[in-house]
Amino acid sequence: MKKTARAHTNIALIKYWGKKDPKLRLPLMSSLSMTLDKFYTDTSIEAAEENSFYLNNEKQTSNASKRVFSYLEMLKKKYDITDNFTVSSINHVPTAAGLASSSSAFAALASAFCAYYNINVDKKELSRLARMGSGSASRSIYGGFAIWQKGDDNSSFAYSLDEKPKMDLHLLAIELNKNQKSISSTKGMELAQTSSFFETWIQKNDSELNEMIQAIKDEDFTKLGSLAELNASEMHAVNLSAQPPFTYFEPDTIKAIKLVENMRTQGIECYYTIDAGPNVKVLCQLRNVKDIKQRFESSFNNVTIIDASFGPGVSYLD
Ligand code: 2P0
Repeated sequence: MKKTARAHTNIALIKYWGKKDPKLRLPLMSSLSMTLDKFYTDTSIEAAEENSFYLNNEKQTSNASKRVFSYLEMLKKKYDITDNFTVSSINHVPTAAGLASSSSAFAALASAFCAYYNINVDKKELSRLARMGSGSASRSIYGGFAIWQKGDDNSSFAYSLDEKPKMDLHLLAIELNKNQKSISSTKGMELAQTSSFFETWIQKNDSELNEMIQAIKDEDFTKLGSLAELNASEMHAVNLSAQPPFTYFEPDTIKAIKLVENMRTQGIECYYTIDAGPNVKVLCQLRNVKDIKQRFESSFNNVTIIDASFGPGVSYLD
């Protein structure tokens, strides 16, 4: 009897960008995210004769399945399990959204595995296990706002700041560019650590995280948005000053940044955040969603925009 878990994607407002231990996926900083309602992954697991991995109902090559099964090997070893598996994942992340899905993917996989073997873990331990699949997955165990704390292997897990926030906050996922990113997050983080600004990026983490927590407690959208924008810009500045330098920005990324800045000067309050790719996410309040969508649609050809808000934590489907 298979077990299926659902986990939603999250977007960091205070970002994880640098590893203390790549193998254990221990971060050099704490991060804070918003779990999204519109994007999620359903993953089912069942013992089988041999390992196979299906993504969106298509059987994946052993090369494409490597990361999934080396992660499962780690879990099997930990819990003294010898089975092989059929793993099947459906990504409800519209390909158009341009959102990375490793956060929802590994949160769903860790959850399905523990459910299948009736492994009794609390959410913090589940988050710790998800972290070892992909750092950002630690935060997708929870809905609303979650914080993933830095620390050592035992203490680095995420916890909930507010599972069901009442704050008026929308995230518009703007897809400008459909191309696959050329530099993986893992590689990008490695390179970023060669920047002479990296030390400053790490030093600012505590104060930016605390300010963001306060902004959320105060439901202060202006503070939240401007701080998220600053934090994202700092992350991308570190990339530009790495040796060798690199950037995820494409010309349309800069155009979108300018559009956000422009709207702001015209009284449409919105802020951007950008992850390890060229697409932009715009933070805004409900009253401005329509206007902002229209502005993007008239400035870009073939742009896809998805209006997301707070999503829930992990759930089980069977
Ligand atoms: C984040 N990102 O906090 C940051 C901001 C991208 C930019 O976490 O290497 O796929 O698997 O631990 O979680 C994307 O990196 O990295 C990410 P790994 P992950 O959301």
